[in-house]
Amino acid sequence: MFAKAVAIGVLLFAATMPPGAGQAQTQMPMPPAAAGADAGAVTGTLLGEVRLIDRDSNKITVAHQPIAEFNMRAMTMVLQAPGPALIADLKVGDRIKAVVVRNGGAFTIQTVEVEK
Ligand SMILES: [Cu+2]
Repeated sequence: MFAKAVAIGVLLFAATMPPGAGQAQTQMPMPPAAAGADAGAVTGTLLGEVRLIDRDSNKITVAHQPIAEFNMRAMTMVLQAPGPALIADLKVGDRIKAVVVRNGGAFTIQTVEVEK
């Protein structure tokens, strides 16, 4: 009687396991840092020329030279400034040197100086 109850219990357990559940469980543990905002953030130095300034959203478009830290070729791309102050003195055509942080697909300016 007891053995039969256990056998049924095992069968029920097996039947309620979704396919691949065991697999998903082994993939579950992730380093807590991976979910953090700064996970995988990389800092790089950018040299380029300002092409566009969007003061409403604090974004600048820069034609930049290759950035080794990002393994990025020369291109024109948009960078986000944390606020209006950092880009207040920039003008279209300025040649700049900026420290940029890449976090996922977002690029944020940390410091920027106009090359004289
Ligand atoms: Cu780029």
